[in-house]
Amino acid sequence: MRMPASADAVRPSRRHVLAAGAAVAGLSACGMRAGREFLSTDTHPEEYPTVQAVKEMGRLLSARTDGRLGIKIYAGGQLGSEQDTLEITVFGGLDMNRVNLAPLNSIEPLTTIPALPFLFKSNEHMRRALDGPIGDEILASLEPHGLIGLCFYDSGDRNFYNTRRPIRTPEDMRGLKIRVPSSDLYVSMIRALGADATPMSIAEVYQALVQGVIDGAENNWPSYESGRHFEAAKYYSLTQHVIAPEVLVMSKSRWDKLDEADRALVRQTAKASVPYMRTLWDQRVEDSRARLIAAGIEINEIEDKAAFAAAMRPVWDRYIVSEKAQRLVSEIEAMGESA
Ligand code: GTR
Repeated sequence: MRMPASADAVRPSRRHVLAAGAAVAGLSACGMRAGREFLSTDTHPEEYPTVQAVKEMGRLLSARTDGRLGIKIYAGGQLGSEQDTLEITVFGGLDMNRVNLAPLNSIEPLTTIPALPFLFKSNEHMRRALDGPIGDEILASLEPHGLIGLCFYDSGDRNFYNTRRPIRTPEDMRGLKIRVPSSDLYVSMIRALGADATPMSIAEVYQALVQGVIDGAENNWPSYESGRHFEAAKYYSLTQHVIAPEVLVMSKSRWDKLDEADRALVRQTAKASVPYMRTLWDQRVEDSRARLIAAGIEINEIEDKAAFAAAMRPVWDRYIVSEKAQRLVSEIEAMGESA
């Protein structure tokens, strides 16, 4: 399968991976990786719905095995960026990892599909598509890369925010320096709008906004709020250009050491944490929105979203490069938004 061009732009540095690997090795050496407790990581802080959902999975695992299995989570990005910790997960230094699909894009091309701009019409559409066989096929595509895809979590819709002006038309994006996650797909999307894309880890965004290294970024309401990006970039424009999910993965090397019964339990408890996560997520989106409005950010709706969709559409052809990808996209489009 052909990989999208210029993947080098988003490769993690060896130094970062080594540093994060050393941190994980340190945890093991301190004896913090007790018994059959899976070690997991998340870039978001403790109270964020993704972290709480993996905790719920841990509680379920522990309850169903009389405490034999469980999950210990290192939240808040303390073990490094998603891209770096994913590499560590692949080689078995971490057992589990909750990431966005974006850092998986350079590992497995099928993971770009749910992030294609304006593919999903709504959150509901995304849930329906990925809860079934289409989602399972994308999760399974990770296995040859050393990762077992366990489940998808919600991530809502991504919108642009910046320090300069409200974005109302694609032309308003021209010349802006926009941070993107480590994914060539996101780089292509931003370039398609005539803006400059700067891949960087989410942990660096606040500082980069304050220092003027970037003009803006794009993300959902909770991430825009949680990272305090709104303090530096007050224009939040509701383009809703991507509705891609989060994903929970397990290291295949850890998975291979589990017996069949424990594997089934891991899969079941991961899936069982999804409705729990969605309840927390829907509430969190509302809470974040209310807090951001109270903080005085300037929000604008987009009158002509079709103009953004048209400008970003050429990106589809670049990333739908296999027959399998083509089939999955057609199935998603044919599916409709609700049952
Ligand atoms: C958030 C996502 C994170 C991270 C972040 C980013 O929406 O929950 O996992 O990928 O976006 O843009 O880096």
